[in-house]
Amino acid sequence: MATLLPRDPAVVAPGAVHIPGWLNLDRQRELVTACRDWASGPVPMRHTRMPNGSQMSVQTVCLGWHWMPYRYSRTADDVDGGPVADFPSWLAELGRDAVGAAYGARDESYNPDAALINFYDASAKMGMHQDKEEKSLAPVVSLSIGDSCLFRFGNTENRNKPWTDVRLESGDLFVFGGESRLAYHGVMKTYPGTSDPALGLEGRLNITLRVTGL
Ligand code: MD3
Ligand code: FE
Repeated sequence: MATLLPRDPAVVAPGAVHIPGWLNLDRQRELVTACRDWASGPVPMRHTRMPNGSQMSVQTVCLGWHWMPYRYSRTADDVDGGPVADFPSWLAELGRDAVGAAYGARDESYNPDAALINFYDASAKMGMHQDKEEKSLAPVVSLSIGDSCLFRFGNTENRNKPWTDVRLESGDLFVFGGESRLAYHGVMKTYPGTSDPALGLEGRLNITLRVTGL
């Protein structure tokens, strides 16, 4: 008999769907390899510098479009001015699979054109924020690999309560569309040492796929 354990697929809020273990171990390993390649350039993975001079604890590299506070560019204007790596068609295909899995209907018109690859070491976290640099309200696809984390999914009004805390583990898919697209969210902490040794990854990777509308 199926039991309603927290690791079953869950609609956390309207349009916000969490599918634990969506990526098998082989798929996760392929993505780790791809992330290592993307992190090496042309634009190197780095800590994003915020307008107040502080640096994010997370390290990021982008595909398709480069995100910086608070706009997208085809060149990494806040790093070395270099051109952003192409967004591969296989990754857009994976995004369509993800949206189909979350909403139960494949949308062939879903065509993400930007990816942010975030790396969390043992102490990295991400404060509550909205993703609103995209001109499109199409869903954001999030893939988690490596160490587990405590993800906080908030409301669309402000960064305070109410929120829902969800543990994200390696292989988990989360899709944020509809009413959830502009919700505040953040990563409170990771759980160092929880990554499967077979992945060969110390730390946590998160890949988000977005439609910039640019
Ligand atoms: C909800 N990344 O890159 S992924 C980000 O795990 C970001 O690295 C986190 O927030 C991470 O902007 C969280 C989950 C996520 C991503 C985008 C969203 C949740 C979202 C956009 C809208 C609503
Ligand atoms: Fe975000």
